[in-house]
Amino acid sequence: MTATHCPYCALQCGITLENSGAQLVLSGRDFETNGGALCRKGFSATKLLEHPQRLQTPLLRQSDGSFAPITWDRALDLIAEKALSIRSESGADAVAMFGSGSLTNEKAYQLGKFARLALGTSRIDYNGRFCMSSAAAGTNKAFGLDRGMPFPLADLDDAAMILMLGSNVADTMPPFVRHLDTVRERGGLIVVDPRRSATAKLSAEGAGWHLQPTPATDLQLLLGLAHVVLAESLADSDYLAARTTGLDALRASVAAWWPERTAAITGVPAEEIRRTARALAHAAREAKNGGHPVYILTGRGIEQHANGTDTVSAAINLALLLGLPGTMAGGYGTITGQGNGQGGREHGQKCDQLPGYRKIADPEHRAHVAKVWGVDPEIIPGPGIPAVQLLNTLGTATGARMLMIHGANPVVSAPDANQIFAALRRLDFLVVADFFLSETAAEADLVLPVLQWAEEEGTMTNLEGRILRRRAAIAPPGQAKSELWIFSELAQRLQAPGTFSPDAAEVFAELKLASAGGISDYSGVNWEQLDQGAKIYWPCPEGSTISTDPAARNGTPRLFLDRFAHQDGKAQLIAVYAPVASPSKKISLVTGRLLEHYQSGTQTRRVDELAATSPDVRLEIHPSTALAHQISDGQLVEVSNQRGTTIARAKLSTDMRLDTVFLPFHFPRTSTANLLTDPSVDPFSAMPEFKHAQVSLNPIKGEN
Ligand SMILES: Nc1nc2c(c(=O)[nH]1)N[C@H]1C(S)=C(S)[C@@H](COP(=O)(O)OP(=O)(O)OC[C@H]3O[C@@H](n4cnc5c(=O)[nH]c(N)nc54)[C@H](O)[C@@H]3O)O[C@H]1N2
Ligand SMILES: Nc1nc2c(c(=O)[nH]1)N[C@H]1C(S)=C(S)[C@@H](COP(=O)(O)OP(=O)(O)OC[C@H]3O[C@@H](n4cnc5c(=O)[nH]c(N)nc54)[C@H](O)[C@@H]3O)O[C@H]1N2
Ligand code: SF4
Ligand SMILES: [Mo]
Repeated sequence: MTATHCPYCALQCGITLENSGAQLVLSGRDFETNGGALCRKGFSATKLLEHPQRLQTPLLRQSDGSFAPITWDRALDLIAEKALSIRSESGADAVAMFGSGSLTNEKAYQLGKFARLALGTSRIDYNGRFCMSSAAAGTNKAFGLDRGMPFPLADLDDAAMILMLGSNVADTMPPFVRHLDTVRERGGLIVVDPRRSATAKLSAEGAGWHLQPTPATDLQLLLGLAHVVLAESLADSDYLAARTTGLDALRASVAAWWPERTAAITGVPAEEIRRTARALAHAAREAKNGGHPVYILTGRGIEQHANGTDTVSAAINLALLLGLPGTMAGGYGTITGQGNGQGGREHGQKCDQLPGYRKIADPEHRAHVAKVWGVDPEIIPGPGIPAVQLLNTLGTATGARMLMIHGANPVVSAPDANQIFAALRRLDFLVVADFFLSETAAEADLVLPVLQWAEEEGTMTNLEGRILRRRAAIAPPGQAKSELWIFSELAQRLQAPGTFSPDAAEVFAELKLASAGGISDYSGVNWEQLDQGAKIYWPCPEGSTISTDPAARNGTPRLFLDRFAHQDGKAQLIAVYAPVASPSKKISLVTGRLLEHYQSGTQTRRVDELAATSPDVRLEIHPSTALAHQISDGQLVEVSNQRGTTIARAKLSTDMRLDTVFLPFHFPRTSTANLLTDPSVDPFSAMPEFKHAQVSLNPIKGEN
């Protein structure tokens, strides 16, 4: 019996694996985030392990375009040879690395170290850029620290009110919904989504309510809510004076956003805006008088925009005006997405980052990490460039010529996918490590077969900043190898300075040292206590007392209770601005997820029961909008704009607004939603505009 966690999302539901030799049986485990429940993806996760399409040997592209199996020695020699020759011709930045929020902490840490020391490149970034970067930029600005939920998930169980913006947990993390039972009973769940999503239904069909704004107008809506709180003197002025800075600028920034103007832009009626602001302020006051706590939570719906960071700032401002963050009366949190989306953004996969959430441009930070790595700080490269820029410049005069991808499928999941496809084709050499031949792996020169969740040891950090153990229950198939082993072998061939252990426990021991004294400090965590079920949340400095009692929360379960992480200990209100103009009248496309599929779909499209329920891409469209475009239910539709065309079957739904259609991004080739998305990025986080594009709709005649 192995106690481990689901391979997919950041809820990291507890799973038990029983390996009878003949069969591997998976069941839900009574773990705090899921209480024994799993969603359909989690339940069917063993299908990934036994899948017939599992990669079993390294594959090398032949001159006729086909792949042929080769030995590991040959594969590793070839990577080293290519990296060295390209580096000597074009400099170290000509070789780039792309990581992932799916990787364990140990792999993420080693990938960052490998890029800086073995490849000597600054060109490293990762798919978390497409996921948590705006949330991270916003929380860093406000609090000086980025941990998605600065409190345990179980704190939500007692909430009086939760304002949930752009998150659809009922589909994306179904067991999360149990933490909303009480707030729903109390009539306090307020969901903000242009779609009547499964989560919006939880509020609209209970005693809570659903605000259904025009897509990409959340910033205006939040400014409008803050306006009401200030104009009606509902803010917590004692808290603001004691714990925040920046109130005057904030006051000026929301002055123009009276409810009627906000309503004209967002489409949310003025009385709904007033009602929401008053209800939140009332609940927050009650919470501080011994009542139940109040939370503001955000998801990708408000973050994946070219103004995502400002929108996160506006959400945090509202929470601060209500006096919530850093108190037991509630707080602000962002719901991390990928399995290790939290840990993945702490250990140095970001282009400007070193382990422990340190800054690569800070001389003291460089010196600390260089010491742990046993190298001169001078040899650690400086900051690189973020994901969209890294990918789009590949094969150009300023871009890398060789790329290694570990744990991402950007041909499907990056914005303006046609450009990404072209960029990968411009490379001299593309290496993709995966367990399946993803659409991106299919473009590679060399494919490396790697280990999956139930075949490897390591740690993951879930959406609450809690550190968990991933445990091996079975042996890997064929020649599939651990990525730690791959980095260790390649480091030798590249004569890298420093050590690259293939053993996860050893890498974790080093990660602890590298993180010590940093923001995300893991130095007091040890595997034995994690194995015994200790609840440990970072920061957990060396010497922390750890109890394995299930009632004990170790490390820092609740952040900011004494002070925020900025030098003055205060939270910063950030004045943000939005255009006071109505959005254009074209059809808006929003994108997101389905319950059955995970991300680019590489994994879940291969699981029969998931693929059978949701076999192909569907365009969700309001029946009246469909009528206006002469589109009938089930008909194939060309969804187009200047960047490309996606072909999808219409699915009529009154859950949609009249001016908005929805596409999930889980499907490949002509079904790829990202053929339409805009590669413009947020100025602070470099997050692309995934969630909103303008499109036109054309039914394909004769097709039904
Ligand atoms: N089934 C499934 N679960 C997953 C994943 C998956 O791929 N499939 N992926 C995991 C990952 S990596 C992540 S990041 C999380 C994401 O989890 P969520 O953030 O819950 O997922 P999304 O569906 O991307 O977006 C949430 C909602 O945002 C809404 N939205 C779109 N545009 C706007 C807007 O302008 N304003 C507002 N207010 N809302 C808008 C969409 O209608 C959608 O209902 O899910 C995780 N869980
Ligand atoms: N239009 C639109 N686009 C989006 C989004 C959206 O809402 N709308 N959401 C964005 C978000 S939030 C995210 S997180 C990204 C995700 O998009 P991707 O980065 O493409 O993520 P995955 O589909 O999870 O791809 C991971 C790949 O890595 C493999 N893999 C998993 N674990 C490992 C491992 O440990 N090692 C290796 N080597 N491989 C592994 C899987 O088999 C899969 O092929 O998509 C983004 N793209
Ligand atoms: S909610 Fe997330 S972690 Fe839980 S079973 Fe589903 S995919 Fe796995
Ligand atoms: Mo994500």
